[in-house]
Amino acid sequence: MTAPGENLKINGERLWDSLMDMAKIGPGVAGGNNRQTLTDDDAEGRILFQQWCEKAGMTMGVDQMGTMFARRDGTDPDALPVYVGSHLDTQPTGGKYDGVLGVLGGLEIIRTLNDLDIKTKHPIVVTNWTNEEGTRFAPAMLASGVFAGMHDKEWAYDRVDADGLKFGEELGRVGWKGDEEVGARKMHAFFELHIEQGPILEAEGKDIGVVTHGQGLWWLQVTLTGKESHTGSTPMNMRVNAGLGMARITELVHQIAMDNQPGAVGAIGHCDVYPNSRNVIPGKVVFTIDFRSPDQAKLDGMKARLEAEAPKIAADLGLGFEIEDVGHFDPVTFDDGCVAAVRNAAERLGYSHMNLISGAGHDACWINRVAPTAMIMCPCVDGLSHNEAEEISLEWAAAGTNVLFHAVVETAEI
Ligand code: HGY
Ligand code: MN
Ligand code: MN
Ligand code: MN
Repeated sequence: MTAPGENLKINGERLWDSLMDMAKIGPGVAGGNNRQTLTDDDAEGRILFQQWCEKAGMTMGVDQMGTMFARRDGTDPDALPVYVGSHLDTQPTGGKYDGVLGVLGGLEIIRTLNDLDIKTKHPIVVTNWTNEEGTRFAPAMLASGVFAGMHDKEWAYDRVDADGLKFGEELGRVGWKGDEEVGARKMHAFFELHIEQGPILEAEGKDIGVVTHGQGLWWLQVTLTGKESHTGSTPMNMRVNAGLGMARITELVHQIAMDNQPGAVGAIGHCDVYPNSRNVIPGKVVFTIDFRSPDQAKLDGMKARLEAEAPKIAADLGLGFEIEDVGHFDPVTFDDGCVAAVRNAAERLGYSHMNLISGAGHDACWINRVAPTAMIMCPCVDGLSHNEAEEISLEWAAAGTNVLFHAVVETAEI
């Protein structure tokens, strides 16, 4: 395989303009984005992406989970395509770059190959995975999980949002329920460019993260049932306070993560309090625990300890206790060959780089189960993400996309 010359570079300004144009769709209230999956804003962003892909001479396929596959043919019609991509859906208070950089960075590769009139042997497919965030419909990485055979499509269709709307129905409503069988596509390799969403690269002064592994994850949903009663007239010894139970289990989650340092994290992000009235003791709370670790034994041990100790907290307070698994994937080791292509690209281009374990989950974590996969990361300011103040520089975006470009072109062969 001939490696592309180090002067083969993408157009950073054009990439940045596209990032800013996409960011205009589903704006947040503080400079970021709220373009949640299968909303009208998500549909608008999909249409813009489709228009750009068609203008770049690509053909669009859509599968039954709404995932978009924009294909640029190669010289060998029998060669399996090299896939790149990420996700265009955002958190409700998301940034402009989480996921979007990986999709539009993929598009920029195609635009650059067109500019240079370069044909690769393997086709290249730029992908927008549906519902990576898992914030409207749990779990995260839903479509890539179905593609990798980890979730049943009908089960995914039955996921409901906070308003009781079903994923499958919303997919139809926004007009993105494709007819392609999910997972039928075979990949030569998959590369995902993503912002780090953590502080390491910026702190270490590195341009590129060569992602060798990804943390595993458990999402557990807990329901505590107490008794609604007056916050003023109910004596303290007569209260059955679900809110107090959640507070104590929140502390337990934090302590379990702290007891598994280094390399473990834990928090509660989502919680619903009922009736959520200022002068009513919560009669019921529903909340989601997020445990992660790159170490399989630690990850499973944290879950086991929570499942052993949380019911005791509930019992001490006279609360009903229910727990259910909402999302899970084991720690990930990415493909050596693809990781080497990323590292070679960073070295050839002269970018500072370091090995990295991804703290966040990504579609690549699932796709790694069905195709050789690797990720490239670029820094983000203060490591901040899942926050509207998420920020990167054009230089970081261009460096990450150049590494993606070289890794893909080397793998797709020119
Ligand atoms: O939760 C995650 O790690 C990803 O942002 N969906
Ligand atoms: Mn993401
Ligand atoms: Mn995210
Ligand atoms: Mn497991």
